[in-house]
Amino acid sequence: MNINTVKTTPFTDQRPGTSGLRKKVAVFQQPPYLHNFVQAIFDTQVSLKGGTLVLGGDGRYYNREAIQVIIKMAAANGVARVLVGRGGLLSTPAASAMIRKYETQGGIILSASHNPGGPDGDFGIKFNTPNGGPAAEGVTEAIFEHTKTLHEYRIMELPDIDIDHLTEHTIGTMRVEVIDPVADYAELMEQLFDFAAMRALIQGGFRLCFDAMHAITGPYAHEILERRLGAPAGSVINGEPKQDFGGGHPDPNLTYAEELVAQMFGADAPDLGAASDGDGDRNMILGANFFVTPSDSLAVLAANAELVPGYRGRLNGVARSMPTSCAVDKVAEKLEIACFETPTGWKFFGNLLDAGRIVFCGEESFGSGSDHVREKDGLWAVLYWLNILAVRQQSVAEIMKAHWAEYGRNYYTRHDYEGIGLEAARGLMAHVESQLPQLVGRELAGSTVSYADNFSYRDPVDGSVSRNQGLRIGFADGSRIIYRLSGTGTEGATLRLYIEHYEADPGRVRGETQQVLAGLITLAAEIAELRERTGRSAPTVIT
Ligand code: G16
Repeated sequence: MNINTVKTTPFTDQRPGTSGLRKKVAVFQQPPYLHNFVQAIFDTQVSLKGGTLVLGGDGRYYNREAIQVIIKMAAANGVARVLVGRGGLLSTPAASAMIRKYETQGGIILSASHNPGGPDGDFGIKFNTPNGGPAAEGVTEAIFEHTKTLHEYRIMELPDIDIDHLTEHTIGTMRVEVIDPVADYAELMEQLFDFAAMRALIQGGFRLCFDAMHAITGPYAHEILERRLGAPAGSVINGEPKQDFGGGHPDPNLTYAEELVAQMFGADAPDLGAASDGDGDRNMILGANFFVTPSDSLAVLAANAELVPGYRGRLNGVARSMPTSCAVDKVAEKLEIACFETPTGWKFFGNLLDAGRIVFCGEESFGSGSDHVREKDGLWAVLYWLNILAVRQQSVAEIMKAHWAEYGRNYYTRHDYEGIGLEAARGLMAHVESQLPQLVGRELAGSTVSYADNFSYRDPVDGSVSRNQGLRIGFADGSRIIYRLSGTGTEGATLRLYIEHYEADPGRVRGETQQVLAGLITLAAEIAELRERTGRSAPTVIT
């Protein structure tokens, strides 16, 4: 078998964003776009030479082709062993679990997460380090720097290999093992949760509906929820992974998980509803006629750790991303455990988890997870809720209301303005930032501004500093307004506006979240000259 060294020209736009390099499929399809990025991974991550690589993706359009390219390039770059999920499939948390279990030198995950797929959709690639987590900024920057000067890539000349059967191949000196993508993950879940209690709950007539959104979690949910826990067939909907996610938008929120939302807010709704995204790391939790915000979900997970076998007696700290509501902070305060505030991006939790400083972490963007892997984990969160429900024998709404009564309620919403012009978005952010110094001490929307800044984070473990992580306006009564530009979009810019208000006694408050937050929402738009600068009078998505 020949190793070809192919001359190439560098691209200037291969800087990974919040979570890996995400672009339109058509961009990746143009050789050598993918090849260059993969070569930059092999050139900079030298331990892969002679090492083991985990490889898989969420099954979106172009996944299979990319897997074949990466296998051939791994062989040409001296990788000793590749563990690839059957069919090229691995959910992001399952890939993380596998990197850790087999103590590999890292993994390549192919996904653009919750972004739509298909020939006109998005594709993505990211490298996860041996701890199982997304590479930290130092690593992604090194990869990016290398892409700017790369002038050749190496690839082995060979026909595509069979990745659809559990088998082994030898390619030159490299071994490729095609593995069951579900088995190791399901086993890990059985170690963490009380499967007997959950089975009993379901046998007693508790009904659940899990929407896999035609994405990666279908096979995992069928195996765990239906086969191992005994939920009736049909409890998992849209369970067959499709290359274009059935034409849908695999983002588990109230807008895109339409079918699930219709069931959960309809007559005779199931007791628990949940959905996960393209690559299986996000989750949305619903009760009958009830939506749990991701920020509240994180707080509930932390507050109920004693009920779950894998976490009993070991909760020493939690972390949330800066724009996530402060609900979990209240729990940490009461439990007298550490609580960290990090920038947006799961990679920022990695050091805290590795150092044993936290057990749980989560984000407003429908992500929660723990130290069992180094990614957020959609199905894990669903099982966690199921475990709590099995022990407490209350409904989702009752658990949430009891939580608010004990800790107070953080009213919270995120407004997304998708696909606005880059210049307009940057101008808006600069305009807000220029006003921050003058805002402190002013009385606005019924409270005093106590701080206003551009969030920057100093990692308490390695001391690295990440600046420009979002503009925050914090009020004396605990309210917050935050402006951020998304780092995961592939077209124009997405402005995210995060609004929060804390009520110690939620019983006093009348109205739905959007009404409660109306004053702050208007203020946020005024400060940013939002309508004038974006031409938009309403957000694209509200969560
Ligand atoms: C990724 C990151 C998350 C982040 C989310 C949204 O999630 O892993 O940490 O919260 O993007 O980021 P942004 O606000 O920059 O768009 P995923 O599920 O897309 O991998």
